[in-house]
Amino acid sequence: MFVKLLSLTTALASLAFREVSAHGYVQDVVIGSTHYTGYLPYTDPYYNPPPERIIRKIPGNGPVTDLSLIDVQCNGYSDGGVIGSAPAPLFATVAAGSQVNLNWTTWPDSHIGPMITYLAQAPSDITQWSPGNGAVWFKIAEAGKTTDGKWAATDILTANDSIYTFTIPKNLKAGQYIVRHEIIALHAAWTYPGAQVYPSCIQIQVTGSGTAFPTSGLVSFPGTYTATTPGIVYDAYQNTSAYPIPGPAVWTGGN
Ligand SMILES: *[C@@H]1O[C@H](CO)[C@@H](O)[C@H](O)[C@H]1NC(C)=O
Ligand SMILES: *[C@@H]1O[C@H](CO)[C@@H](O)[C@H](O)[C@H]1NC(C)=O
Ligand SMILES: *[C@@H]1O[C@H](CO)[C@@H](O)[C@H](O)[C@H]1NC(C)=O
Ligand SMILES: [Cu+2]
Repeated sequence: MFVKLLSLTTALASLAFREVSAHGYVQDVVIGSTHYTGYLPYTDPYYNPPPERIIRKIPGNGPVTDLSLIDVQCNGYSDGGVIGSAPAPLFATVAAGSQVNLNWTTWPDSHIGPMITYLAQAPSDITQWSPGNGAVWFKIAEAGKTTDGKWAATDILTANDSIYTFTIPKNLKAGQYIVRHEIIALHAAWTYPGAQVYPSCIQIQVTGSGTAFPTSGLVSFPGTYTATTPGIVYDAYQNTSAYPIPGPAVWTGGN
């Protein structure tokens, strides 16, 4: 009896904890004057038919901490029969060289860390393609901690009304791409597992006459981040030295 009561209390406490510690996801993508609502994990699944989105399905607003799972690619599911990174039915069209604005849900102050953006070109119809473990990703933007101690998330993101902006490289060759954008929250990252990855996969079609594409150095998710990757274990509240942003160097060949 006592044991049962205790486990009920624990369950209630963990439920309450989940509510107060709501984390986040990209809720809206703005390109020029066009808004694309993101995949909304707390309402979309309850519509029949579900709304069609350009962002791949996520299970909720929580993070991925086991960086060996396919979940780290797009915050997809690796259990329940759905393999991570299931394609979404739509994509946005965007000209090379233009800006893409990502509207995050209100980000918790405590969840400080970098914001990083990758691309992967779909070899065929993006609404059918999942990258699996393939080395297909290259980094196009990153922001960590400034020399005066401001973090991309939460300081800069919050100061900018929760809008993060990146630019499609202006000479990037046309085609369909998954944008893999993430915040890595470091508030518990003094050990591994600890860093919390919040990835979002956005489907786009890039237009233009560019011909640039990286000729080497493509990486995989999972695979790129491990317990020993610089910046995955980092004591964000104690360590006053520079923060090494995880992953490969930013590809600048398309700019
Ligand atoms: C971001 O999305 C929220 C929810 O739809 C909206 O209230 C807010 O105005 C948007 N922010 C901007 C700058 O568009
Ligand atoms: C802040 O948001 C605006 C669009 O609302 C954008 O043009 C600008 O680049 C953003 N700044 C950062 C640091 O993301
Ligand atoms: C601070 O972080 C850097 C980069 O990860 C690391 O090399 C250094 O050892 C850390 N310093 C301390 C005191 O933990
Ligand atoms: Cu959180």
